[in-house]
Amino acid sequence: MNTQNINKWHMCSPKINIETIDSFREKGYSLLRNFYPNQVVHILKEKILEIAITHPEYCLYDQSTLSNEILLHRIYSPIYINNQIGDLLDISKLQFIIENICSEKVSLLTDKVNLKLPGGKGFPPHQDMQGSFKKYVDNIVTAFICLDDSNEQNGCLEIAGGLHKIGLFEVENRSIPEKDLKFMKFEKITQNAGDILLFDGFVPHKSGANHSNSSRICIVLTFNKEKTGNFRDLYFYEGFRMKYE
Ligand SMILES: O=C(O)CCC(=O)C(=O)O
Repeated sequence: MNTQNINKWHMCSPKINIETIDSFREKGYSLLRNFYPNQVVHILKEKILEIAITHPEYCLYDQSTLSNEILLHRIYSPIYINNQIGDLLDISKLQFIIENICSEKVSLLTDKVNLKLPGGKGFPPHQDMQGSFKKYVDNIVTAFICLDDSNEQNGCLEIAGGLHKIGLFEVENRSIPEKDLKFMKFEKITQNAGDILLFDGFVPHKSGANHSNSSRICIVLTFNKEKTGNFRDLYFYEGFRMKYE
């Protein structure tokens, strides 16, 4: 796809069907297949990897599960650093879809990149609303955008559908207690590069380590209802400050 075709893609209106809305409401998630064309995914990945070199202060590293090697694990606020990333992601298209699901206006709250390189760690079961989001908003919608194919081997996302309706399983800690986990059934959601998984801030989810030779890089955006306020700048500065405390 050349630049002209990428521009054409940006000009196409996003489509939303009733299944997407029903699945989100009933199961707490919806998978949007082939949302981004390959060329857009390719450029996004290039821009993300550029940030890892030019802005190490926005990067978080973690130890590999396979060796003592230290791996790039997360990049904070890529859209703040390079607004071309926001343009490529076409945030307004995503907003349109999420607004149809929520039946109200939403705004972008946070943006980050989760990089699960070969040997990279997984994420224990949690609900996103267990974190600091609950200080500001009553719920979020997360857009989990895969820039690589994700599968069981490289640690795709796993979701316990339907349980978003129950509320928080644990308020103090950012994980779900064993006693509740026993009753949860997690479904592995494999994604192709360019697919987006939208999920509710109360839906339990987790992912395994990357046991493969290929990376699993995902951009993770969160949106909140516009009427609850705009906390984007506050989150940006708070997140950045916390990293250095
Ligand atoms: O990247 C993943 O596999 C899970 C990410 C996640 O749950 C989080 O960042 O809160």
